[in-house]
Amino acid sequence: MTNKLRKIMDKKGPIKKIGVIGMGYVGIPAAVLFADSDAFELVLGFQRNSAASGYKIEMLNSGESPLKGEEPGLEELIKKVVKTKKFQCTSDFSKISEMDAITLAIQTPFLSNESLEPDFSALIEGLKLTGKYLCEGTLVVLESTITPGTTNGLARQILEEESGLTAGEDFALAHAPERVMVGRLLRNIREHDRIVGGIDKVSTDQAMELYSPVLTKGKIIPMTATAAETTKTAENTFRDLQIAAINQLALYCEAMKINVYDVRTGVDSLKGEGITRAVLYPGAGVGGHCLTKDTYHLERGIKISGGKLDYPDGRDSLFVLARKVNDFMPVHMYNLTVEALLRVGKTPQDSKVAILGWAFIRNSDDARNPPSEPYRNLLIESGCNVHVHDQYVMEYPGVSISHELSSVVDSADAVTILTGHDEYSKLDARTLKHLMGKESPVIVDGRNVIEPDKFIAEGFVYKGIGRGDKNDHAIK
Ligand code: SAJ
Repeated sequence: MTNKLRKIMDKKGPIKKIGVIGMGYVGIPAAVLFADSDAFELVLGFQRNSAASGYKIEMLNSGESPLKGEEPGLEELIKKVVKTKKFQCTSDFSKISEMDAITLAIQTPFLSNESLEPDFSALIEGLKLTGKYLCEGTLVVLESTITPGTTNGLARQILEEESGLTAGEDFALAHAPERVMVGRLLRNIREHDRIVGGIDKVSTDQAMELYSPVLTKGKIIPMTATAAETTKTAENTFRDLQIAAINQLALYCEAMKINVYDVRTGVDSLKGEGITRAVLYPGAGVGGHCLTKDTYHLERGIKISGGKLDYPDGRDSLFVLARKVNDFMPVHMYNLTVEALLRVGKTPQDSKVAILGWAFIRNSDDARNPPSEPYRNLLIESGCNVHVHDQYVMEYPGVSISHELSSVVDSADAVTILTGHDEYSKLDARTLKHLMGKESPVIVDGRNVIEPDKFIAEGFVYKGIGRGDKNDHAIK
């Protein structure tokens, strides 16, 4: 860092115009919160006018949210900032040159988890467009979750090549990872602490100036860019690990014929004296755009750092093992389904199975990497007649999703719950049995949303993840 950048920023004055690239689950709430702040004059949401997502531009500019799940306060805030002309969505990327700060909230999936090959194509395109129109004194922030080392490496390189400017001299560059969860996007941005990591002090200061106005409860935590990237990938990796631990325990409890939720309550009861037991919930699998890949960003970070790692060659890290445990849970759901059908003398091949829930998380339309997909594939491969219900998910490539519960469960041999939507916890055993029209219908609960005894009493064959206390019950 030279004083040159400090001088440029002081001369330029405070950040007033912000460009947010990527109108998705991260970019939209971030953009409207910036726009709703009195600290800023104008926010432009940049969205490619592509066949797949160009529709968002018109929707947003007419004050409507393209996100279909339950998102408290989002639709109202979009309407407000569009009406006050503080927010516009555009596909004219040349307007980047008019902005004081640019944030990139673009998906960063993996091509292969084995080779740790990320698919940065969309991110690279976003960086190239930013670099093409980048002006001196602009702050660029990556909000996407990225491999540690990317901000100071690939991103810096592309921005400098495209703009002819130098990061840390002519423009500021930082990483400020998103920490949002669908269903509470606005609250998470306002209330979670914000990790901010610049490639140098001036960049960190600029990024702190950008995010401070939108925080209500959260505080800014400054660090280096690589530490910020590692913080983000590690916090999701730790969560995945915690879920893997309870999933492994659930498998053990089934084998020992006990109820994992009794054990969970017990383990969770040891509190106080600084003891925290973050015991999460077992289930049919871990989906979404974050936990399914961030472990691999962390693993790749070690690889590209070139640092000497003192750990046995070729042995899976604890983190990768956790990924494999969680990726096994849809397979376990399949095994439970086959076992339950067998109890009524059926096989997948001569059965209709109704899958309830396609979204990766409850009460949301977000269907990125849904655990229901590998589960459905296994059923299909075994010749099963599979139908899918989800009230939130509009469509999914290659899968017909119905919003009509009664038609999906009609004459089904088995109903299997893959997502914990509130609607499924209200399932009535007698009504469902009637719709299925079976003497001994099967129900497999992958999210612990139903009361086993109520269904067993109605003659169902029940299976539940972690419910070793019920899974071999006598059939009524
Ligand atoms: N899941 C379980 N058991 C649990 C919790 C979750 O099986 O106890 C499953 C869910 O059903 C889902 C998956 O894991 O399929 C992921 O669920 P999630 O609640 O972690 O939701 P994400 O992936 O949207 O949110 C995570 C959060 N990360 C952390 O809490 C460390 C969120 O704060 C991040 O912002 C988000 O990843 C992200 O975008 O990185």
